[in-house]
Amino acid sequence: MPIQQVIVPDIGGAEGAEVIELLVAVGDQVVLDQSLIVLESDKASMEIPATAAGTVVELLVAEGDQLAEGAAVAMIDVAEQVADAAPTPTPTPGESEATAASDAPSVDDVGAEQKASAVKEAPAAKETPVVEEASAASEAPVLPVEAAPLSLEVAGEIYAGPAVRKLARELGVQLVRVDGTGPQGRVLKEDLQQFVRKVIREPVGAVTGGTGIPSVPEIDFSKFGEVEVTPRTKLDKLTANNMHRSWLNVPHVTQFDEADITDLEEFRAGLKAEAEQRSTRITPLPFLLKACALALRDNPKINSSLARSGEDLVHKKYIHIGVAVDTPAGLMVPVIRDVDRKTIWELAHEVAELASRARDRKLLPAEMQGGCFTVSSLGNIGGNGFTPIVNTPEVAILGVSKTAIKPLWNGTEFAPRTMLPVALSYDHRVVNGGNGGRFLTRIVSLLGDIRQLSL
Ligand code: CAO
Repeated sequence: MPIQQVIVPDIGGAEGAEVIELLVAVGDQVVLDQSLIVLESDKASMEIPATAAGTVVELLVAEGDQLAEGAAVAMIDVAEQVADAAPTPTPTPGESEATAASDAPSVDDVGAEQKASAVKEAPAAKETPVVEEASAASEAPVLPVEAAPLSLEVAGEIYAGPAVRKLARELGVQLVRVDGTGPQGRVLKEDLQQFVRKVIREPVGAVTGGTGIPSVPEIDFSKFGEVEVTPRTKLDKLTANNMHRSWLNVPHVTQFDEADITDLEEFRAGLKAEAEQRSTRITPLPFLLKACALALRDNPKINSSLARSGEDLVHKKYIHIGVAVDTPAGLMVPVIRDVDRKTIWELAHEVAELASRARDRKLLPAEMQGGCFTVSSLGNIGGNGFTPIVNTPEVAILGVSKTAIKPLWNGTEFAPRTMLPVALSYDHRVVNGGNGGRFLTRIVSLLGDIRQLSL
């Protein structure tokens, strides 16, 4: 039987295309239409298929060669073909994925696995309509990577041709992050280019921030119903950025508890008349702030920040506490200074005053700086617990939820008690479970016996 020469067919007018990958070696058995090499021109990547089944007896090109139409690629000894190389039934996409997932290369595996994959999948491609179309278009078929399932390497659930995989490796892109728009979700070269363009353009703090986290796909919600798009406020975007930074940088742990504030509430109710005289309101919040200040004083680790180097802890000798305020423009956190040195009345007045100015957007930047710890109270809004995000570089935050009257066993009977749910989130790089547990227990104890607040 004759030796058959494989040549570069019509490659769509490309003057010279570079050989970027050899997919077979001398001695390899190949089947009809199996890809032998990958060419890349300015316009596209394409694979040059075997024009007959047999054994590769000579490879006439090397990586880096520039080839034009008619150039000789390889010699195939048609007589040498063996039964093993005979076509196998076309797998369905599902079957093909399953096989690949079990014994196939990892997403970025290349080389030998690619060849194996190509050999395994080549027969299937021959029977697919896409290949038939390509073959019909030219006597000596050219299978552009973008149109030929036979060139697919299936690794896990990633479909991509070798040329695209190679390019992805060169660019350092994990293909798993790229949305494929080709048949069966195959990743095309254009998809890769689009992905890289998007990453370069992406502003800091966008939905994904170049953190190696798989990107969130852009969805056209209007496909599913009417939508309205409104611009976000600067404050919202700033908050989103801060939350994202904290969420990604801080290993969070949240501990929950309930404070019995029955006595505190009774005491507070008795202060209402005086509050009116003082032209202020008295809510549980100033008591909470005072309890936090005393607990911070007793647990200095919670009143610290991690130095940027990670080598040191910065212990603060002052106790400034931020209070999260819900405003129409977004979340603001004014800071109350020296909480440990202020009376409950002073704190009540200051919270009301700062919250009012926050809602009117009249806070000065300096009034939102210097906090050691934050209290976020959703008590008036509702809910029985939530996990607040640490306002880094602070190392802890207290989330306060809505009180509920619950039966509590007092040793002889169940008695109705007003219980306040509290949740402490902390930065586990700095605060251990013991530190966090002691701190929260101290707060609960102080709120349960307000006589201690004046000590
Ligand atoms: N359980 C039940 N009732 C509560 C409560 C609680 N835990 N905390 C407060 N209340 C009551 C108050 O006592 C007050 O009622 P009375 O006037 O009858 O006493 C009422 O709820 C309204 O309180 P308030 O919200 O106006 O005042 P506050 O001092 O409790 O809180 C402020 C002030 C500024 C913290 C609050 O208005 C606010 O903005 N909270 C939202 C914070 C937030 O958004 N956190 C989330 C941040 S992360 O996204």
